[in-house]
Parts: sequence; C-alpha cells; structure tokens
Amino acid sequence: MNRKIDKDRVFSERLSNVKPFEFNETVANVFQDMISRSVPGYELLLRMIGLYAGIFVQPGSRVFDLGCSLGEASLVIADQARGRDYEIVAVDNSPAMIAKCNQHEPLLENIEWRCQDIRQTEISNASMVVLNLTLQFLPPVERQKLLERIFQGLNSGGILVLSEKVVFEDAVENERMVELYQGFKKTMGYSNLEISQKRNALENVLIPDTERQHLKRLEAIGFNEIYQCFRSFNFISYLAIKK
Ligand code: GEK
Repeated sequence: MNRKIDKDRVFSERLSNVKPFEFNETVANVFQDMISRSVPGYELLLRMIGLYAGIFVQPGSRVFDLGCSLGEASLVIADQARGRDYEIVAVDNSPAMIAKCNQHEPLLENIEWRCQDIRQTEISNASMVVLNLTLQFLPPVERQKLLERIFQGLNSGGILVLSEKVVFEDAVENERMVELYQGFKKTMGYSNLEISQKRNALENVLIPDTERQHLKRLEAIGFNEIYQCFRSFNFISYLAIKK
C-alpha cells in the first residue's frame, strides 16, 4: 500500500449543504490522517490491539476485524501474532476502503479483506473480534444482536475489543466533554469550520451509547471479564473476555 498520508481537508471549505457522512473514496483517501487527528489516542488503541493479539490469538482460530477501514488493526495483529497458524477476516462495507486494503503487501496471505456488511458476517471459531470504533455506526437497535453473535462465535478464552465514542448521561457533563473534545481537535489542526461541519455530517450517522449501556449489554450477553483498558476524553475501549 502507498503509505503516503494525505491531509484531511474534507470539511475545510464552507459547504452550502452538509450531507450525512459517508466512507466514500474522498474519505478513504485521507482516512489515516482523519482518524489519527480525530480520535485521541488512536495510535495507542492500535498498539493495545496488537498487545492483545500477542496474548489471546489461538492457533487454528480466526480473528475478525469488523469495520476494518484501511486495515490498520489487522496489520498490527498480523505483526504481533506472527508465526501462529490462524486467519484474519477483515470486513468493511465501504468498497473504497477495501480497495485500499487490497493494496497492502500480498505477503499477508492470512488476511482476507472482505467487502461486506458486518451484520452479514458469520462469526465462528474466533479467538479475537475487533470492533474498533465501528459499533457506533450501526443502527442502535441492531447492536445487541451483533454482539450476541460475536459472543456465540468466540471460542472459550476469546476476546472482544470494543472501542467507542461515548455520550454522557448528564447533559452538563456531556457539553463539557464536547467542549474538551473540540479543543482537542483544534490542537490537532482542525478549524472551527471543519469541526462544526464534520459534527453536523456525523449527526444521526455516528450515534454513541453511554458507558452504562455498553457495560450492561456486555454483561447481559455473558462476557465474564470486562476491562475498560482505555479512556481519552469521550473515547473508551473495553477488553471483554469469554471464559
Ligand atoms: C480502525 N476499525 O482503523 N458493515 C461494515 N463496515 C461498516 C459498517 C457495516 N454495517 N458500518 C460502518 N462500517 C478502524 C476504524 S471507522 C471509525 C473504523 C471512524 C465501517 C465504515 O465503512 C468505516 O470504515 C468503519 O466502519 C468505521 O481501526 O471512522 O470513526
């Protein structure tokens, strides 16, 4: 893959009509810059996923990277679990993202880049399932069902990595966190115009849950150990283990 990183200017010009956000070619072309400047701690999240892979990937099993975008998490997993006999199934329903994944090293033959809706992905014999900032894009009523299927498809000792943007139950706290998060984006070089247009574009596209909703759901589904291993502003990541 061409690792040259193009700068995200998708929302830099004033738009007469801000359309709902899409993972199209324009976004895919700048996605690496967009996500690393928009998600506080994105690189650390990837490093943590690699660390989990080193510990939890079981020989003979499968790893699912659901909503893989440019495949960064799969690449880190492949690096950390090298030499083990296992497969990675990396899924995204954006043809533009998967086209770019297909440009990664052909030597990564244990990764299947698949253009598919993750709601159609059959999960079985999994030792690790990654939902790194993806669940928040599914319609809320469909989240529980997907997580249940993931739980059923995980082997004993398998893990789910769930990273998400969260919303706060208390409106004042939520406003404070939005203010802090926008401040973070400014430190990453985004203008007020870019921040507000992107926020409008994501309205009704990225629908965050609360921390309580995440925890209740993971517990109800049956995950035995749930750790919140990461937090930065309104972003969290859980490591959930099936005994
Ligand atoms: C990373 N995990 O770099 N089916 C398949 N893919 C979907 C669906 C769906 N129903 N809905 C959304 N996506 C990545 C980052 S980005 C997060 C994940 C973000 C895909 C969508 O096309 C996009 O590529 C990805 O989920 C979300 O570790 O942009 O904030």
